[in-house]
Amino acid sequence: MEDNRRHPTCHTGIPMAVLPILVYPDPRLQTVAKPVTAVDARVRQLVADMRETMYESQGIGLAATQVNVHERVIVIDVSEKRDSPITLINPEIVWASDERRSGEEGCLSVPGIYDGVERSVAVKVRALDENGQEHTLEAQDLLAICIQHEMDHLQGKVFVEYLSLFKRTRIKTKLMKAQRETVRA
Ligand code: GNR
Ligand code: NI
Repeated sequence: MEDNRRHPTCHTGIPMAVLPILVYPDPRLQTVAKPVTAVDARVRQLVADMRETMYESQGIGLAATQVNVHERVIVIDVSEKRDSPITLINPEIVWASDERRSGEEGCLSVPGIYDGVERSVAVKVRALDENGQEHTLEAQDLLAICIQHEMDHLQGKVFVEYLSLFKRTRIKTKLMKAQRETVRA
């Protein structure tokens, strides 16, 4: 039996792990995620691991796509104290405001790149939590932006796809060069 006692555990006592994050332009980031069919122990373990990965990476959200799991699972925490995790399983946007605004975005799969993206300022999202309970969440501002950003990941879409071809090409070149240097080092 492997000794997991050095690993942090969530409130259920499940050991967690930091998962590797796919980096753009990895083609696996374009995979469309499938719905979760049962919120069972395997899914709860995935949620715990994604949460630890998000906190470790200092992100405000993480989609399962980014850790190469192609199922509709998202974790988010937009709080200052990083003590308010949200889990969205099989999320569906049931309403999005007509009012849209451009805000600066970044992505753990596009390290070091920040640019403006236009999104709805408010959304309502229906999703299951990690106990399989359905909730409808009303979100605005940063949380609304984050939900839309993560739901794009589940559709195989990364925020740089909203940018011009010129910017996207430059970002691809920069990240591929950085990747080559990491492999050589
Ligand atoms: O950590 C993140 N910050 C962020 C900032 C503005 C808009 C969206 C985000 S999400 C990002 C984490 C991430 O890549 N999630 O997929
Ligand atoms: Ni992202």
